[in-house]
Amino acid sequence: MSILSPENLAVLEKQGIELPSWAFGNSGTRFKVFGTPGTPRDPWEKIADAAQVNQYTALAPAVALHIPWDVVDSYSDLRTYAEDLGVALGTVNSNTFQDDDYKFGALTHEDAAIRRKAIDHHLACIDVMDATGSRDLKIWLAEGSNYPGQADLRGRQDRLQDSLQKIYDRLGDDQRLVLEYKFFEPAFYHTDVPDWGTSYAQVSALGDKAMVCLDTGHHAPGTNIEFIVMQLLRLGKLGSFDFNSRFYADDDLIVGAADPFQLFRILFEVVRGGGLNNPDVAFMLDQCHNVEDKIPGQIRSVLNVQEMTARALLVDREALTAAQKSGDVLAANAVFMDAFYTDVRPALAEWRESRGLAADPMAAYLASGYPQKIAADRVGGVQAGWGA
Ligand code: LRH
Ligand code: MN
Ligand code: MN
Repeated sequence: MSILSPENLAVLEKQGIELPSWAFGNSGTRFKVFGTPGTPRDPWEKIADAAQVNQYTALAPAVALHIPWDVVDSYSDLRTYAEDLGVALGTVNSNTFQDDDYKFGALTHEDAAIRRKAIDHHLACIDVMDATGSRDLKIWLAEGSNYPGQADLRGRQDRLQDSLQKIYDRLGDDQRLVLEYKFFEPAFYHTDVPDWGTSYAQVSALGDKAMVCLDTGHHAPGTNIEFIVMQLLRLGKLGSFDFNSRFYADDDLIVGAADPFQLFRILFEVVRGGGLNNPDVAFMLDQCHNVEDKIPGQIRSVLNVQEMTARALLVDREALTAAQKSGDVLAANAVFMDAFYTDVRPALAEWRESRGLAADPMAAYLASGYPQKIAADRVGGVQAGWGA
């Protein structure tokens, strides 16, 4: 008998993780961007590669776009193309961090004309969402200052609220805005949306269609991220995750690679808080594959999320509650750790086969001939956008 119950398998079957289009482009650090053979040359090829991840894992039914990295002539054609490959177009990410006008801010800028330009960019992103059928507009702002005294911190919050309100007002009934926070970088002294509390305060003032986006790599070292997950779920304001992992800063490494136990703890709070397979909580990856191949990197990532979700589902919640209530510290911890230490990989492989998927999606992809085909067909793949 499988260690995964039919109920747990039914939950796992519904799991979907959105892939970022930029994970398929070449990326790197400010020191060097290394190319990978077969890197996509345009958004169409990024989507084709994302569809491969879904084909072998059945875990990645949507691809997030980034504007202007993924600009095409017809978004409805792109949508049809994606749907024919079995994936949907997901979250649309705005970009106000690669334009000279935004040197001192975009949605927070002192100059109303620059704020207007940044707002208009977001309205154009919502036009894209209308054509792609996307629900979520994800806003991450590279705004802040480097030196004490450089900026009026409070004035910038007020202008941010005003700008966000203008964007929010343009959302359709079924569309949402998710505001991503990050504690530093590119600004080093202050950041305008540095933490979940600021994001929460800003989106709460907008209304029900505005939620917080939690990027797992955007916290100070040592932050208890699962506590934030719990709190946002409790408040009904966790709109989406950007999953990745980090050793030092915003490393954007493969989710679950740096600290699998942290991923387990986060997913336990997701399960406990009703966030799993909850349409209000979008699961997304936000990663870059600087030295590893991109499609296998994404396959590894979605499998890591699936494996840790399966382990989180194994926590004996009744036994845990009993131990918690009786103040049995070690018993409670043991229940938790028993689930974490359970190797679910054989059970997941068996279950995959029972659904007509390859037991080992990575091996199946590598044996498919696709990597050789794209390496031969595509010459001069594009950068993810960061180095562009
Ligand atoms: C910058 C960032 C952020 C966004 C992504 C597009 O930190 O990684 O997390 O989601 O760029
Ligand atoms: Mn992110
Ligand atoms: Mn980031």
